[in-house]
Amino acid sequence: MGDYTEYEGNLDAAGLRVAIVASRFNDDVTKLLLDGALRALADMGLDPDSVPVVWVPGAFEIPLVAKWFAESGERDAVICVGAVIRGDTPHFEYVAGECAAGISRVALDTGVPVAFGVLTTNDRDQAFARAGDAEGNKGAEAAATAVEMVDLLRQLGKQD
Ligand code: INI
Repeated sequence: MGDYTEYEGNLDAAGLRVAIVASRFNDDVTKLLLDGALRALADMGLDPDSVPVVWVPGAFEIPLVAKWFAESGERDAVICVGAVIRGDTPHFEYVAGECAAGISRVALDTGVPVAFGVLTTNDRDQAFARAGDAEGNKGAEAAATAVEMVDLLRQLGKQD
């Protein structure tokens, strides 16, 4: 048994400065993801009224606004929600891929956790199955991930 130190973020969102970027494309799905994210933040102790929600046209536009928040210096984390559904477009791979790559880049370039609550599914049924209550909600998962990562980075910053 080694005497190593373990670090793992906690799910306490009280006082965190969080923003949500949501895309309007497939908004019957993304509104459910947004609800899930806000509910999860409330469950983790954050007043949802303190969370700005910015709507962009589609998932492709999410990274630009996420970057704006991450660079503002006024947000501890950004939560992104969107729904890219194959079949709606032959450009599925481009939209989904650029959205994922852009979100990842914002987090790596700024050091601010940016959570990927963007569904990439083959059809609408799969999307709704991941935007509900019973089988899970990707928006809620992204919110929890953002909160966990903020706490984890804070712990790492306080290492001896
Ligand atoms: N945007 C989405 O968020 N989901 C989709 O399924 C989608 N499809 O299928 O086309 C989509 N396209 C729009 C894209 O995100 C941009 O808004 C558009 O290309 C303008 O830049």
